[in-house]
Amino acid sequence: MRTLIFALALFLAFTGQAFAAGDCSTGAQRSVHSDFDGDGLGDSLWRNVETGKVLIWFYDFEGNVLTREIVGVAFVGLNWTIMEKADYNGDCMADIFWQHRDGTVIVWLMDGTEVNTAVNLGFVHEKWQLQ
Ligand SMILES: [Ca+2]
Ligand SMILES: [Ca+2]
Repeated sequence: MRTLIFALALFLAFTGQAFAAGDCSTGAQRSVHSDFDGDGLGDSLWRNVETGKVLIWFYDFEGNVLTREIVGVAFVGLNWTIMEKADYNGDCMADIFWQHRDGTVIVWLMDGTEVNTAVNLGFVHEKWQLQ
């Protein structure tokens, strides 16, 4: 995993994107692991296991679902699995870590429901599992 983070840091450095941790300390219920729109509230990431569609639910401060929005790309092949969501580039918005059945890993750096950048992090042997 350290190699993957290093590869992502190199990619972001060469493309001029920020990698330093942002100030995500505002917001009543800050959740950098699942906050896709940076409003300080955790959001829910859903995946349709038949179509591959990815959907995010955004909430208000009372826990009500405000909107349900499809993530940028309409379909992602079912050979891809969402392994983790976390803020990899320090912009206070959660990103999506994917792994293909063949071991290829990518990170979608997200801007809300839009995929800002897809970073290919290479291949991880099947004996290594994200924890
Ligand atoms: Ca949110
Ligand atoms: Ca991010």
